[in-house]
Amino acid sequence: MAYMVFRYISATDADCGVNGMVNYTLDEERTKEFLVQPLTGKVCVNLPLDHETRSTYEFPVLATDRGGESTSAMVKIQVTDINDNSPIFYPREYNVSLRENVLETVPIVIIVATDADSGAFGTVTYRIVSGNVHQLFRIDSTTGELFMNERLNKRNAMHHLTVSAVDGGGRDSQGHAHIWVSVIDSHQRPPTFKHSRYNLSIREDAPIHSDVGIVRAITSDRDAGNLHYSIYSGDPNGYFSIEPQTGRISTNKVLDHEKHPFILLNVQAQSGRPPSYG
Ligand SMILES: [Ca+2]
Ligand SMILES: [Ca+2]
Ligand SMILES: [Ca+2]
Repeated sequence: MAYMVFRYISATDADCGVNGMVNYTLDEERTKEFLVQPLTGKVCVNLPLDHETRSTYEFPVLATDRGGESTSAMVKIQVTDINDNSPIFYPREYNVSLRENVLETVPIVIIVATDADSGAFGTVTYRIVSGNVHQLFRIDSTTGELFMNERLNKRNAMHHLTVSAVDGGGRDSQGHAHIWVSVIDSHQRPPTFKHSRYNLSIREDAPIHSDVGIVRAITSDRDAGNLHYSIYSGDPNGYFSIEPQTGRISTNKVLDHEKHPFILLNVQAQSGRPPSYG
């Protein structure tokens, strides 16, 4: 890669002649990201920098003359942030079931996109880009909260909205978030989990496809055979999978206790047609 000059270190030596030639060095073991040119004192970039990984460096540069006399100066380098990250939705898919003819005043779901940059480059604005026929929904552009504008009718039982996220530098999310809204009648009962929280544990050296545990939801008799489980969020690395029919959770990958001592999975159950979610 190209060398970029960040700072020019200059040490003047009162001695003229041979003793006056100065040699600049820095501790390359400690500061791999930078080099100093021995004769000029120019500090150059040696490795690609990343503001999100490290934003400041501080290291001494030593100036030594031929006579062996030396002096040092501290160099402080600030890595300025550029807009090199796009907003990322997680989760990417959201499922909501709403009762027909009931107007919810609280957000029906909160859409989340994050952006690793700082300041405006990391600030996300949300917008519904498709599926909002008759303007039944609206989104708070800064919080991602999705609201209903009107009561829903079961004649139009499924809605599919897509939402985009754009950062303050104009960078768009790589993909859109998908929100599936189903309209259920007063007879349909969304499934409920037997427990709202399941504490499961597994050894970090467990082989792939090891059983971790099982979650269970109950639903009205009519839909009992129709339950479907999925991992909704909390596992962006895909360590776990769930058997849709049984709710049995197993490992997809070898785990590492040092990296992830706890993983909080959000599991969703779905039943009926149109689907209701619990
Ligand atoms: Ca970066
Ligand atoms: Ca950045
Ligand atoms: Ca950004």
